[in-house]
Order: sequence, then C-alpha cells, then structure tokens
Amino acid sequence: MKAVGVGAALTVVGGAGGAAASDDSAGNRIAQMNQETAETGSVYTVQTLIGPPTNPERPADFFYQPTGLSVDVGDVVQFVFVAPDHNVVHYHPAFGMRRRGPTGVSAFSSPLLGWRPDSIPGDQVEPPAEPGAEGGGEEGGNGDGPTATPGGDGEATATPAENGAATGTETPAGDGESAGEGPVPDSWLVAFETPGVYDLLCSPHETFGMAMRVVVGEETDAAFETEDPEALPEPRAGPVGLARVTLTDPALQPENIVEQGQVPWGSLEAIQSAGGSTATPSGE
Ligand SMILES: [Cu+2]
Repeated sequence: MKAVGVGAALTVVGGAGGAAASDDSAGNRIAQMNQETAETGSVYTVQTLIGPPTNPERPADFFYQPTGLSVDVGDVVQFVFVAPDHNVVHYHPAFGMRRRGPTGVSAFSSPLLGWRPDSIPGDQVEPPAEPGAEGGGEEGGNGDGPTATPGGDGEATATPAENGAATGTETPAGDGESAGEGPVPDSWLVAFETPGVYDLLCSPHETFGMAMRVVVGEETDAAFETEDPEALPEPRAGPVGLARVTLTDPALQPENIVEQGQVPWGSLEAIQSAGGSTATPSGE
C-alpha cells in the first residue's frame, strides 16, 4: 500500500471536508432558480482511496468513495485525491471509448492528481528504486525508512533524507470520513448540468476496477449496459478489466443509486462476496 507523506502544504484545499456549502452564495443562487429541488447546488465529495485487495487479480483495491452517487442537476462533485496518483475520466467517445453518459455532454477528465515527490518512497533517489525493492517500495510506510542507500556503490545516492523525513506516514485508505485532515493536497470539481447516468474511470486503475457511477437527477435509464458483464462490448469500446465488474454490480444499478443516495465501495456485491475484508470501514 502506498504511504503518503504528511507535512507538505495542506492549504491548497481549504477544508475539503463536508459535502455541503463550500460556496453558500452560489448554492443559494442556484437553489433559488430551482426551488423544487432543495438539494440543488450542493457540493458532494468523492474520495480516491486504496484498501486491501478483495480480489486476487489486483494488488489492492483502488476505488472511489462513494462508488455510486446520486446528485441533482446543477450539483457539483468535488473529487478529493486522498490517495495520490488517480484521475477522473468520463467514458466518452472523445477518448476512444464507448459513451457511458448522456448524449451531448462534453468529455471531461482530470489530470493525475495528488502526486508529490514523497508519494512513492524511494522514487526520488538515484538510481530510481524499483517498486517493492529495498529502500523504496510499496510496503513502505515506515517513517524513518529509506535511509539505507539503495544504490550499489554508495556513490550517486542522494540521501533520501528529505523524502524519508516526510513520511510520518499515514495510510488514508479507509479513512473515508476525514477529508479535511491528513494529506489532502488536491481536489478537482465537476458540475453536472445534464440529467442522466455517468460512468467514470481512473486511467491507471481501471483494469483493477476503479470506476464509479454518478446519477444526475431522476433519470435512471442508461443508454448503455449496466447489469450484465457478458453484454458489455469488448474493450476498448467498453470498460476494461475489473471495471466491467464494478460497473455492472447490482449495487450500482442507477435505480439503487438514486434510492440510496450514495453507494459505498464496501457494499458492492463483488466486494462482499470476496470474503469481506473490511476495505471500507467508513462506509457511511
Ligand atoms: Cu486510480
């Protein structure tokens, strides 16, 4: 599991915490324009997280929390990159993918966010550490860690002290509640203006199942397959790898998302049937 250093500038995002009211005035303005929907203009938070693997085909669970989200037209979703090195991409023909969203909606994608030099311990030393290798690696997480020089001849090894020093490591996975504390340097906002069902993926982790669904308004009829993995088109037109499992999970049926409001990762059938490692203790 990746460890994320603490102590860098945390002021980029002011209190990424709550799901509401990051901009009261705008929210009120929109609410007045749409008085029939009291929630309109709300800001919802979705976190990128990493947890223990619930499927032997992946090294870890990479997921959005919640994985299913119901919002009203005009609402904003703030993606908070608690675990670094993720992005948010709409399944859209502009990206060479089959459209998994309402027609007429522009493609959107975020950059890969949350990365900092100490995101991957040992990454900034010479020569570059291999994943999982001594001095770097994914097990890491040990604060005083990588002072052992990974390089052979003790020569070109810039001491990783600075990197190591920053690792008062805290693994954010599963910490679904405290978006306002800990290493949360980045976030990204999307406003959903068109009703319908939207499927989103994380480019680096789509094959591991990192995908989610946003249902905007009451429009739960999707113009694409949401239930039967067998009926999905073959990649690259459709979702790839375990994202096909995620996006056809019964818990993510659009009607269920609207009914529940939010569907946490841990309530996906695929996760529960995997023997229920508690990947998402925070699952509201
Ligand atoms: Cu990801």
